[in-house]
Amino acid sequence: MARQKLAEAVLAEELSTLEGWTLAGDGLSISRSFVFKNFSEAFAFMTRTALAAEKLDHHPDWSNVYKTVDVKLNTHDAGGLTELDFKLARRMNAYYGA
Ligand code: H2B
Repeated sequence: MARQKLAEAVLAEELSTLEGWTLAGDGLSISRSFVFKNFSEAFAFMTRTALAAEKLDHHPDWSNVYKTVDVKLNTHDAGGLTELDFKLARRMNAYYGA
């Protein structure tokens, strides 16, 4: 269920309450750039996220350059966006503090 592709109406509803994330042009993923004060804070955020991702068994596509973490979320198994992507995105926003 959680790994089932979201219907368009549900997707729109999820996006409307999700701060900071952008839907890709093809509608298959969401992305956000997180900028921190320094590398240490960026890496602490990645560590917290990694633990949450393991628990959810849902993992981000991401990269880190110094104090910036670029994240793309989608559900590979479903070929698009599912509840799990929004769950992880909201968790990341909470860790970021916005
Ligand atoms: N993460 C993401 N982002 N998408 C998936 O489809 C996915 C995952 N599948 N993490 C999980 C792992 C799957 O491969 C394991 C076997 O449950």
